[in-house]
Order: sequence, then C-alpha cells, then structure tokens
Amino acid sequence: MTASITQFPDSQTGTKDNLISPQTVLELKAFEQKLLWLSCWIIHYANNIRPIRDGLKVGAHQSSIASANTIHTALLMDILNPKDRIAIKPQSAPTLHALLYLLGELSREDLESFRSFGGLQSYPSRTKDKFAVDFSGGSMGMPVAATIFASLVQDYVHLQNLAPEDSEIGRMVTVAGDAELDEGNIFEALLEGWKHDVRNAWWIIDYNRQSLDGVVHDYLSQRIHDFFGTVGWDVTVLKYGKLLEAAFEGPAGEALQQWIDTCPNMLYSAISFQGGKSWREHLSHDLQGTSGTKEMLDSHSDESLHALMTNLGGHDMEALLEAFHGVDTDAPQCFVAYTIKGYQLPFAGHKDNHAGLMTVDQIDHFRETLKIPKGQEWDRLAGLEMTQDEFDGVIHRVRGRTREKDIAWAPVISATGIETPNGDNMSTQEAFGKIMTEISRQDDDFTNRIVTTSPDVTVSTSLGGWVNRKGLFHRHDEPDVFRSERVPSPQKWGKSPSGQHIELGIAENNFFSLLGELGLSEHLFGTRLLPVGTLYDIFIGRGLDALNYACYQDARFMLIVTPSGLALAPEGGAHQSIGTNLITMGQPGLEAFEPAFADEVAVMMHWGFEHMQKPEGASVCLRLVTRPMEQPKRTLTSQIKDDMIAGAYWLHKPAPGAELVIAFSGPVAPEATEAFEAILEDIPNAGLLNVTSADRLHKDWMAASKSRQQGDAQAHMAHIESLFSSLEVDASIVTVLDAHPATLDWLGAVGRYQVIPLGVENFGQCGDIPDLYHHYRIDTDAILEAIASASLRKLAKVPPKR
Ligand SMILES: Cc1ncc(C[n+]2csc(CCOP(=O)(O)OP(=O)(O)O)c2C)c(N)n1
Ligand SMILES: [Mg+2]
Repeated sequence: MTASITQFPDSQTGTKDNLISPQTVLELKAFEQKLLWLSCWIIHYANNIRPIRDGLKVGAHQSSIASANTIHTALLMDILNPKDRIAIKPQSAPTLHALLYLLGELSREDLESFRSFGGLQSYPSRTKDKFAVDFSGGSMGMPVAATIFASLVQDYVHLQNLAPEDSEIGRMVTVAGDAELDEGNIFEALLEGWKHDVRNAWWIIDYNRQSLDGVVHDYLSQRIHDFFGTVGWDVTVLKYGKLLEAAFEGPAGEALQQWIDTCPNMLYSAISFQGGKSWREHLSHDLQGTSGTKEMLDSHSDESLHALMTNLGGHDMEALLEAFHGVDTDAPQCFVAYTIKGYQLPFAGHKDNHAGLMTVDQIDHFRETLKIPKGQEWDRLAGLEMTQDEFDGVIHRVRGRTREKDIAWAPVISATGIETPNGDNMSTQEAFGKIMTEISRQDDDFTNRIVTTSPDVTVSTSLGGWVNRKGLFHRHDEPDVFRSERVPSPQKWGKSPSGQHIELGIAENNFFSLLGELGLSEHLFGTRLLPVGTLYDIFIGRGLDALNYACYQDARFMLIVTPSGLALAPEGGAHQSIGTNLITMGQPGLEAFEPAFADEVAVMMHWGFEHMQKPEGASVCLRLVTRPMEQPKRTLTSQIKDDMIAGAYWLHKPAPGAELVIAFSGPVAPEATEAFEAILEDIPNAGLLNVTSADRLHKDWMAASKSRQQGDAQAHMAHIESLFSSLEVDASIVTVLDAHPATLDWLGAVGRYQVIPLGVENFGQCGDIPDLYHHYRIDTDAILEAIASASLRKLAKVPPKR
C-alpha cells in the first residue's frame, strides 16, 4: 500500500489575483512600517529608557530586524496558517513581539520587559517565552535545519495514522540569515532531507549579504541556487522589487540592471549606506555614454533614487506576496530574498551595523518620518493612518492565523513489556537490544508510538532486532532488494510509510536534530511519539549543539549511547569516550544513567519511557557497553529500583561506622566487586556502592544543599546523604569508573570523606580490557592500591607513638 498525505496549505488555493488585493498590500505595507517602528522601539526602550543596573548594554539587532521586516510581515500577517510552523530569524524576535502586541496577545509591560529577567527572550524560546513559539532560536543554523526534521516528523505522524483526526499538513517555514548558510549542519540537513524526500519545507533566505562582522562573499546566491537545486528544492530568487522591475523597462533600464547584477556586495552595501547622492555619482560615472542614463537619473530626486536602488525583492511586499502565493506544490521551497541590512534605518548597508543601535536623536528622527507623535511611541494606532475599525479588521484577520501556546500534556502512556532479558552473561547494550526486540512483538499504543533512529549505527548499537520487526520508515515503499534476491542477511532493510525506524546518514547533528523534533511531536503536531536514538558514546561530541538545542526546546527522547569507554577497546582506541558523563551531567533537560547490569537497563528504560512523557520530566540517556558481564541472580525490590533511579544503591551495605566505600559505575562492576571481596576480611564494615546515575545523585544533592543554604529547615536529605549516613565521618571512598574520574570524585564533599578517585583521563590506545584497565588504572589491582593508599593516609593522620 502506498500511503498518501494531503498537502497544500489552504492559503494557496485560488489564483494570485483574488488573493493579493491592492487593499491587502496597502494594509500590509502600513503594518510593515508599524512593526519596524515597534520592534526598534522595544530595543531602544530596553537600552535607553529602562534603568540599567549592571552597566551592560541590553543590545539586540535593529539592522537584522529591518532587513527581514517585510518578509516577516508578509509571512506572519498573510501567508501562514495555524497549521504551519515557523522559525523566524532569531534576531527578529522583537518583530514577533510587536505583532503579538498589536494582536493584543502581549501587553506594553511585556514589551518593556524585553531581555529582562522573566521577560521576553532575546530570541524566540519555546520554554521561556509566554507565547507560542514553534522553534527556539539562538544558535545559528539550528532552527533552520529543524524545519526539515519537523517536516519529516509531520509526514511520519500522518503516515502512521497517529495525527489527530482533524489535523492537516502544514508548511515548516524558516527565515534564515544568509551568513547562517555557513553553518555545516544546514547542508547536512539538506542532504538528509533529500534522502527522505522532504516536503512542505520553506526557507526564505534574508539575502542582505552581511553577517555579523561584515559583508558576505560575492555570488553566494549562485551557490545557493546550485546547491538547493541539487537536493531537489525549487529556488526562487527575489532580487528586484516592483519599482526596479519597472525601471528596467524604462530609459537605460538594461544597463541599470546589468550594473546592479555586477555590482560587488561590498560596494552595494556602502552606497546603500551613503544614500541618493552616492547612487547618482556612481551611476552617472559607470553608465556614462549609455543612452537614457541622464533621463533616468533626472527623473529622480536623491531620495527617490535611493528608494529605487534599495527596492530589492525582499523589501517589496507585492513581490514577496506574489512569490509566496504562487507556490502550488509541496516540493521544498527556497526563496533568496535580496535585502539591505538596516533597511530604512540610519545605518542601512554599513558593514558594522549588526549590533548598531539608533541613538536618541536617530530614533527621534525615525519616529518623525513615520508620523508617530512624541509620547505615543507605544500607541497601537499611531502612524498607521487607519481608523480603529480598519485596524480591528486587519487584526481580526491576522488573529485567525496565529495559534495558542500549547501547554496541554496528554496522560502518560504506560510502558509495557519491559522485562529483564534472560541470560547469565550479557552486556548492557545486549540487554537494551533484547528489550527492544521483545517490545517489538507488541502491538499496543505504547509500542506504536516508539520511533527509533540512528546515524548509520543501527545494527552495531543492537537495534537490529527491533528494526527487523518494525521496518524502516520512508514516505515511499522501497523493497529490500537483498531479501527479494534471496541474498541471506540477518537484517531486513525494507522501507515503507509504516516502518518505525528512521535510518539516518552518519551526521550526528542530524541525529540530534531529528530526535529533538520527534521529541516535540506532541507540541508541534498534537500527537506524542516516544523516540529512541542510538549512537556511539564518543560521537555525542559531533552533535552536541543539536543535543543542547533539543534539550533547550524541552524535546523528550531516550538516548542510548553505546558502546562507550575503554570497554570497546579492541575496536579502536580512537573511539574510547572519556568525558561524556561530564557532558550529560552538565546538560539540563537530560537524565543520564550508567547501568552495570541487564536488570538495571530494564528498570531505567521502564522509568525513562514514562518520565519523558511527564510535564516535569526530561529526556533520558543510558550509557551502555558491549562488555559481557556476569549477571547477578536477584529479584529487585521496589526500594532497590527506586534507589537505582535515584542514582545509587548498595551492592553491599556498609556496617555502621564504616571507614571504606568502593563506589563504582557501569562496566567496572567486576573489578570493584573483586577488590571489595579481597578487602572484606581486613575491613569487614566496608560498603560497595553501585552509582547508577552520578547525574541524578548530584542534582539531588545540589538541590538539598541549596535548600539548606537558604534556611529551609524541612529540606530533604539527599539520596547520597542517606546512603552515606552510617559512614564514619572521615571514611575513605575509592571511586572508580570507565570514564573521567571527575564524574564521581565530588562524593567526598557530601561529608568530610576522603576520596581516592580512579578513572580514565586519556585515550587512543587499542588493547583488550585487562591490558587497558591495567594501563589506565581502573583494574582490581589499582582499586586495591587506592584502598591501601587511603589507609596509609589515615595512618599518617594518627600522631606517632611516643
Ligand atoms: C552558532 C552561532 N554562532 C555565532 C552566533 C553569533 N551570531 C549571531 S547573528 C550572527 C550573524 C548573522 O548573520 P546573518 O545570519 O546573515 O543574519 P543577519 O543579521 O545578517 O540578518 C552571528 C555570527 C550565533 N548566534 N550562533
Ligand atoms: Mg546576513
């Protein structure tokens, strides 16, 4: 069966003519000016009128806003519908604030709170802003690429029949800066989008030929054209506005167009800054001898010549509306909209204008040109030359296009069928694979909402069993040729719209970007997915910003990082991860675990699948290994399960007054246990602690100690404090793990304990586990030596006998 999905936004039905009435254009042009004023005024107010306590400028980007102002006005006020999602250019957040103010959704106080604590955010933020934000912004390239993955998720939920009944396919739209195209993640995403036949993505590139530091490379536009074309996008270049197009038909028109087309970016920007006089000088010099030049120049004042020469496509409302309304396909669209950074502002075109702010005199002058009376800077109608009724009419129309902030969370779907896999000897990665294979046999709401993904390491991270049952997802059926040709393979690789695994290319940035959008499906598309992603632990680093972006957006997913540490040693030292525990501990919005045994994996997955569905929950990360380990024969009490989730439990409880604890995480369990058994005779009250989540243990301890610092007498005792409550005050703790020792060495600060940390601080050496554990000092001998040194240190503290 080939599934199909409805497409095409309803704003695109009908002909151009009946959609773009002259009246609409006039109204939008008026609002365009109003939005430019208000967004600049929001920034001016924050920098010049609101009291500043710390001597820091508030900043923000009036030039970037001006550059994309017409584009945003057209999109937000005329083109987009509630079913569409948009990542505005992040620097243009005040444009959105201004529009929401005009719509009555934000108050003047809100606008006055721009970039203040608890106020409107510098860049759109899903979690921090009080209004609906589809994609957060701030890190260049992230929201742009996110639209491709959101589109893929949209297709996924529709093709799997998971979307709410009345939901329609929308467009995933972004306004991107031209310098943003320097970010590699954008091109990685475009390629992945092409593989997955991305639809309904719209990118409008604000082609102002400026970045933060200066002017971008000449003819970038041609490269954009070529590249986007290669990956199947329609490219529309909006270079000239209507005035320029008309001028090309008039005297010296052809020469004028040629002059513009060959003018270097730097020069065009510089003349745009200088204005009409400079245009006249350059044109009369460069077009000398071309018939019609004088006539053309004489027909303009300096002011109107400047208006003509800066009438680029991205500043021309009519040209933009025509282009946007003219799209009648769901093929991905790239619009290269030529603009001038700082358009209409005093620093238009100046290469240093990125952080430029209008002075008091400049904004005053700007206000006067817009006919906004002094004292009425915040007035909604001021300068619009509209009656209240006309204004209300536009607002009413636009309100129907916005959507409300979605805060509803559906009830938690219980995780079913997650049991400890059978087997005496197993690695944690194997346990994960077996659990997923087991779940794949189910056909219930929980299982049907699971969607897995991996950047070309599906099989090597043990997702093969799951994929064999659930299949690969693609918008179109793609048969498994090896299977149809009867070439034996343990892996089924057929693709279809009903598959539940999204296979990605190697780019880890794409992997985290997709996980992020899958993990927002409930909020973007009204239906919850339970995404599970697997990748090699070491390669977290390749996608870190996308991981951070996903967490910042409060996306919910389960991340399986495996194999990890020295435990994969024979496969190559270059893949040994060391600092990833510190990364995941330091990542808000992610709960990181490192299980030692298969039953722990099951407990963590069960908890994780439910935790990630809760409003106060988070994403979950499990660091696993391929090292086979003997499994404990035990029945887990609910207390132990709770302790595992809290971050640690005693494998061997210490006796009161214990002087020694061995605290370990993950695959060094056999070494820690062997060392523990070796010293038990000498130190019978010692304890053996399995730290299942240094992350959660640390967070909980921090929360408890912060409450106590603030004088909260009821502050809870942290889990680690309860576990350590029976230790001697100066007990020694030997910490050991196959990762950086800083993950655990803070345990000493829980009391006045002495910590002897063991862990891995270097990498790159192949070998087998005995050799490597010995070399990096996390083997049994190293633990025993650490214990001996702890005892020696204690003895040294005892005053010598007289
Ligand atoms: C990943 C990342 N690197 C650097 C920055 C700092 N930064 C903010 S805007 C900008 C340049 C923007 O140029 P462009 O995308 O062309 O937008 P414009 O302001 O010209 O419209 C830079 C480098 C950032 N926000 N994110
Ligand atoms: Mg730019």
